[in-house]
Amino acid sequence: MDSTVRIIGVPMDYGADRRGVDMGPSAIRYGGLASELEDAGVEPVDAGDLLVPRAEERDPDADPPTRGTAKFLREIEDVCSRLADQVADALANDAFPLVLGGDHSVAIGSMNGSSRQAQLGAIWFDAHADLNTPETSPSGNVHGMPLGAILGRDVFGEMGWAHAPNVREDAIAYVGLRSIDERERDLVRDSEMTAFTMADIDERGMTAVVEDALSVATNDTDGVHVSLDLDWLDPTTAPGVGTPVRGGVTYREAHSALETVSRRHEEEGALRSMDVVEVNPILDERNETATLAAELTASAFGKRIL
Ligand code: 5AB
Ligand code: MN
Ligand code: MN
Ligand code: MN
Repeated sequence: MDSTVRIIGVPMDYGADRRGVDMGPSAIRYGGLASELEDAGVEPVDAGDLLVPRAEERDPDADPPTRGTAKFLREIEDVCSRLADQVADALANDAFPLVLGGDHSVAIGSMNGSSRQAQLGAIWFDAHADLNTPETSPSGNVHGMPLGAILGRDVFGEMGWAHAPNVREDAIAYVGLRSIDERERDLVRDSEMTAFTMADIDERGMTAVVEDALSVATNDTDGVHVSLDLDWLDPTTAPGVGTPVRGGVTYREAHSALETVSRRHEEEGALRSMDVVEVNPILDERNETATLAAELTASAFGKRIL
């Protein structure tokens, strides 16, 4: 890939219970993101961080949705609306938007911005399904709801900043699922999304699964958004996350997955936007999760061993 990558940091943790993911963008940069991207042959341009007011200064329950709970929804709306503008602006200027979270609710902004002028498919690399709504969420944390928001489920349907009409359910593929809430299970089963669980990866191998996920996300779309939640990896490899789940993807599997994405991109220009989320430096060990996030991003942009 011979393009400019615009790095947009979103130091936001409104959507997660554990304070600390707001430091993710700094940690990923410190983990060597720019030089990793240069190794991949792309030109990184750092747009800095969006301004995100501290959670302590805000009321988590201000203006709650009509049904259920979604903490800090007003603040998340404010940040995601500004992020969507930034992502759309990058694309309009021929730069590839790379969003650094922050908790996973940033994907609402990334995907809204990326789908303004395009039908957008998505690959969701995550241990979790993130398909809750304020009504079904067991926690009220919006980082468990970004896909519910983007697809306009329940109360999100009336929120123009959340629902992204150019994202079709049948163009979304999960890879690596292994922790789904009771009520969320039916939501995933009854949806038109394609769900590849850890069991599918065990059975078929990572490369075959990601090839299929890419076929889902490129089918009748103009491009693919890759959303990489670091808790997708096994906690022994990526300890710096707020919601770790055992039995995750290995270091090699993760690289192979993102390399598969980059190969498809080289062949057909599949990739349109990406976010890297949920890195929590406070819970990390020697910044290794953030460093891994930087490495995996470079793999997605074509960095190879040889
Ligand atoms: B993550 C849980 N399903 O909704 C919820 O890290 C966890 O963005 C969500 O995938 C995890 O609170 C959100 C229990
Ligand atoms: Mn997630
Ligand atoms: Mn997750
Ligand atoms: Mn929709």
